[in-house]
Amino acid sequence: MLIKCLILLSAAILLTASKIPEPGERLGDELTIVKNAAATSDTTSILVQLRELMNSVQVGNSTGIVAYIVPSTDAHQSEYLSRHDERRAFVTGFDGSAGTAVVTTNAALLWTDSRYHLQAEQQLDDNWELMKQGLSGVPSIGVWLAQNLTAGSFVGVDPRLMSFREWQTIETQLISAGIKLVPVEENLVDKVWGNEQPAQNANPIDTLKLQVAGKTIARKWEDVRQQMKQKSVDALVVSALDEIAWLLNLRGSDIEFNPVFFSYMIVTEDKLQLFVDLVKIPADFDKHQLRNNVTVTLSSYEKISLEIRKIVLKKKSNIWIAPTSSYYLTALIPESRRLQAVTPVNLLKAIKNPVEAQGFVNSHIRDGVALCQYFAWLENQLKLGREVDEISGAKKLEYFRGSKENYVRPSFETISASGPHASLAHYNPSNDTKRRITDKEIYLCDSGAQYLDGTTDVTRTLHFGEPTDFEKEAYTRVLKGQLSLGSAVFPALVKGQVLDTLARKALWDVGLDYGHGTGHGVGHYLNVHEGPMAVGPGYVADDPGLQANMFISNEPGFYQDDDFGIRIEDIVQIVPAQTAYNFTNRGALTFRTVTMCPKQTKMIKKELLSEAEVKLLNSYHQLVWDTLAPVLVGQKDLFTLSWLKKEVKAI
Ligand SMILES: *[C@@H]1O[C@H](CO)[C@@H](O)[C@H](O)[C@H]1NC(C)=O
Ligand SMILES: *[C@@H]1O[C@H](CO)[C@@H](O)[C@H](O)[C@H]1NC(C)=O
Ligand SMILES: *[C@@H]1O[C@H](CO)[C@@H](O)[C@H](O)[C@H]1NC(C)=O
Ligand SMILES: *[C@@H]1O[C@H](CO)[C@@H](O)[C@H](O)[C@H]1NC(C)=O
Ligand SMILES: *[C@@H]1O[C@H](CO)[C@@H](O)[C@H](O)[C@H]1NC(C)=O
Ligand SMILES: [Mn+2]
Repeated sequence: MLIKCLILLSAAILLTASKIPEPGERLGDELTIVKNAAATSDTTSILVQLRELMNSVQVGNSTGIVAYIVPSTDAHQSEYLSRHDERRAFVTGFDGSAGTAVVTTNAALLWTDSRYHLQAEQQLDDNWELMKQGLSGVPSIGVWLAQNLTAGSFVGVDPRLMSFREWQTIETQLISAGIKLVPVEENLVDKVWGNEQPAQNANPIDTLKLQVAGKTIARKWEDVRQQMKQKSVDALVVSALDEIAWLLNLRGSDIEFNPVFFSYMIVTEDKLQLFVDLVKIPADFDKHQLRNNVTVTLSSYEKISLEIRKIVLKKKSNIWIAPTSSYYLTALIPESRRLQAVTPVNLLKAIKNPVEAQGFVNSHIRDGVALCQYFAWLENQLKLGREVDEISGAKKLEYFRGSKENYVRPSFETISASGPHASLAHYNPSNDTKRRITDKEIYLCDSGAQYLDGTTDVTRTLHFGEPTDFEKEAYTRVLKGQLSLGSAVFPALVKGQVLDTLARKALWDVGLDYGHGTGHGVGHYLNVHEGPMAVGPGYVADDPGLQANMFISNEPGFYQDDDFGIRIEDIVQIVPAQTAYNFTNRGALTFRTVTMCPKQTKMIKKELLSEAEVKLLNSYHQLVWDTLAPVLVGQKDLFTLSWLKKEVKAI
């Protein structure tokens, strides 16, 4: 499975108006419909069966839906999926991480963004039309359905697999054409998939120590209750898996790379109710509850809808649910009783407590040591003429990380990309595509790890030989943008969108740009992409404004098709800034970089940097040296130490 890795995006983005451009996304030519005879799968029989089932769906008094939407998400609107939930990949044969399929009585279409156009062209068989989302002239799903279906017909979707917000967008587009979007409760793809569908994961849950979590469940619950009181709601429904894991100081492994477990929660004044497959509950759960001064009421996973119905009947006041929760859960609550807003759990989780913040800093030091060990090793291998490819390189990096304290697993699939592969913002090497890493072309490495005390996500771009003048110019302009954003001072609570241009200006000056966002939140030993804030050119509906102790990425880039790509990514902590004035008491904020790894100075055209930028870079490198050198000395790794000394040399 290909994993996206740059920017916070849910599958929702595909369908909503408030869309963040994704990595590699471009505005471009006309709609292209691609057919492919040499596809990797044959979906004919799947489509025949699916259409039969569509014909037999009961909608009120009539029978049959004329179109069925297959989103690529799960019942929790997760970005990364378990194999059980990869329904769109099963139906289409296209296994990229983003895309939505629509099957009508006589057509089958796949919408995906420019990161995946090439891959989709290769994987889709003749039954499918590729809708190159993002290109001008390509209609959105709702618009296409409204144009191509007849009035009075029904479009179906599994209501668990579509957020309320996406549902509303499509529903509105269809209503104008006299078409109705209807929930089809039984998943038609699952019926076709049958026994071949992988079982849902039910891996054991782990408890998180308080020395790592920094706050008891009881105290987190108290914070949530306060916000519930302010908004006069009786109950809060939580369906996002990372929110549940954070609130309960628990972690799981039901989804690769994301330490979460399938579950729902309902929070009220006097009850914390967790809906989960009870076999996952760890043996030390009673102790965990004692340490956290709390009792969690356990119910089975499926009971969530029954319990929401009960609360609706029993209580009079409002129920809080995020607009990103499923249409299915949302529709259980009468419209007049809903508070639809980002949950208080999501907001509290984004602002790291002092223990979480320290964990971020500590884990980034260990991660930085591993990165330096990898790049030093790699440079030496190439010097010795040894063969290293994109996959064996990524494995070596994982080996170095694996030797570090608190290491758990990678936080996403490593983007280890040499030469033209680096121009594909989300390239993951495979046995078929892997390229040798050489001193003749640029090497881009975007990787990260889960540690018990933090999550990392870092990109460095290096050239082990002689970069071209244009490669150096592009690198320098990307670096200028990163330094500009990283040193920005801004009033508290400005939305991330406001800062995005700072990271692009040096590229824009000469007519260059990049097609993805600039920053996403990062979870604390949780998902590598988390909201609700983001830095990007698009409007982010749920952005609460930037606040101290949020941790986000700072990752501008530049991509030259079929040639090379550049991205430099750090994780930054939002901290108070020292300013002469204080934005009339709104408060001044800035960033502190926690990623510890040199940026290759060989790639820099110094004449393009201002004096202030040279100073910023040199002092960052001094900090990296001061932080990592003692660790390397302690580990007697003098080989990496001498590499580091060379890389941090002031320019
Ligand atoms: C369904 O059919 C019944 C009986 O024929 C009729 O009373 C009812 O209004 C119909 N409902 C809808 C939604 O068409
Ligand atoms: C959908 O409608 C558009 C615009 O009318 C048309 O060009 C296209 O051929 C239609 N596609 C299908 C599959 O009917
Ligand atoms: C545990 O919770 C109770 C009631 O909420 C509170 O009074 C008590 O101080 C808490 N104890 C600890 C150790 O946090
Ligand atoms: C790729 O090749 C390696 C070494 O030959 C092998 O161990 C691995 O299983 C292969 N991976 C896949 C996905 O085929
Ligand atoms: C600036 O404003 C913030 C927010 O009101 C406040 O917390 C902080 O103490 C102020 N700082 C100074 C130096 O006045
Ligand atoms: Mn990132």
